Amino acid sequence: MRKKTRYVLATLTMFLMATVLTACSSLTSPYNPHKKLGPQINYTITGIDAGAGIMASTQNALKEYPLAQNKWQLQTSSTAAMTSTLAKAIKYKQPIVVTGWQPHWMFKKFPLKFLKDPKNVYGSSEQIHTIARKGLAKDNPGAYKILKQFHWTPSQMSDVMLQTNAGVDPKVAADNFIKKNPKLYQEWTKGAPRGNGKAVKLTYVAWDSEIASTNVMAEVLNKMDYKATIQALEMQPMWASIATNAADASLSAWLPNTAGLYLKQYKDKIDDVGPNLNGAKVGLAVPKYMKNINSIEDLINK
Ligand code: PBE
Repeated sequence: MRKKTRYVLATLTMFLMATVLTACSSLTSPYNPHKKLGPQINYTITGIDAGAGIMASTQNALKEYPLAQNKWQLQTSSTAAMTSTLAKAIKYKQPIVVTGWQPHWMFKKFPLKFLKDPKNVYGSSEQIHTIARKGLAKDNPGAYKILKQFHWTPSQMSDVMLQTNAGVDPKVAADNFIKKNPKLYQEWTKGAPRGNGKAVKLTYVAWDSEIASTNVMAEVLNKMDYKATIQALEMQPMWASIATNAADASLSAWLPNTAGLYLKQYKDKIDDVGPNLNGAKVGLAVPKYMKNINSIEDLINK
């Protein structure tokens, strides 16, 4: 190679490296409260799977606030990818905005806060409902009674979620929980006849919260001598499985807001058994060290 060409190439490489390094470092710098937030994170909200209700609600928030008009966008990924991005951001005190919900272990593991939602796009408080196929109450009144009596608190659900998050098999975590909470088991099964091997087919969406509740319900039913099976589906097929009688029940209906569109669509074809958990919440969340950012409106203003 000629000397001059070599010199040009070397300069070019150095220039390129410098550009790449600056680009990277601006994305990996700690949160700077004195600069506008948007450019620090490329105006991006880190989301989860496209089918989730929280993604539909966040699309509404993009319109309502109006974030989209101000360059903001929602990135689709998965719960696992979102929580690992969040873990990295928090490790280096970097800015990040995520789709967040409770109950979930992310709020126990990370210092997170929900952003205020003055336009009430995400609804104030959610419940997780149990839904059943029409006719289950008549065909299998025992299992139906247990499903109807199943109710627990966010902190009880978190107990199971934290175990599975630490690597315990969900079925084992469910068993541990039932062993530790004999009173709850008694309440849930009170007055219900034994199943004599009668089948109960549960479908669910594989969110950590529903992995927990569905496994607990299956173990409760099995201990009462029913034969429970569980099947994970995407949100749309999960609702359809109950509406078409392909499955008996699901504990995965976040209402009134998150899965509101599905309830509207299937209202006449399912039996809304009632809430199995009160005090759930859905919204946008940021690490607590982002002290300036407290409302969704701050994403534009600060
Ligand atoms: N979630 C968890 C679900 C419901 C359960 C909030 C991610 C959703 O957005 O549809």
